Amino acid sequence: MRHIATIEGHLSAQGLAFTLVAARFNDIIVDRLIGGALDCLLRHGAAREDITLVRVPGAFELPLVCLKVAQKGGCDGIVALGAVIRGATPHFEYIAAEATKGIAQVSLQTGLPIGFGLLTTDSVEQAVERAGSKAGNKGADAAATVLETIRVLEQLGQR
Ligand code: INI
Repeated sequence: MRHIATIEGHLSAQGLAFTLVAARFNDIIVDRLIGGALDCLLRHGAAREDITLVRVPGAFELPLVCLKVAQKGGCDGIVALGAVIRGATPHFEYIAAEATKGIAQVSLQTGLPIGFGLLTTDSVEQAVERAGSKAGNKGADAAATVLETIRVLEQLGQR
């Protein structure tokens, strides 16, 4: 698109502080998402000492803890990580919906970029695929999106 002034974020994590908020539930999967997010941030120039990991019981607890992390200040972006797997329980719908809505709400209310790294899948196999195998690593994707969003806000003079 020529002749159009374009604002876009570059993917440098240098000088930025991040908090990963990650559920313990389904930790075999979530640990892979944490690994992917960390790898992405470090490879893009974040310093290890500028990354904090906060563990919460399950996906349902992600929004509240993201809110408190945002209100506390001191970080430029959050990556929310978890895995809600349908299995045989109707619980799935409620937890997935509340966590998703809640995380979006926190980001809008506080103005802090939050990478959405919450898997919602029908099976463990699908979750494994998205946690570092066939379908990439959604933790890494969420980290890259938070990075890009921070830099876009910066370009807009809104950070
Ligand atoms: N939490 C998850 O992160 N993933 C799930 O798949 C899940 N299921 O299926 O129940 C889950 N439940 C726990 C929930 O997030 C809360 O921690 C719990 O209800 C206490 O508030």
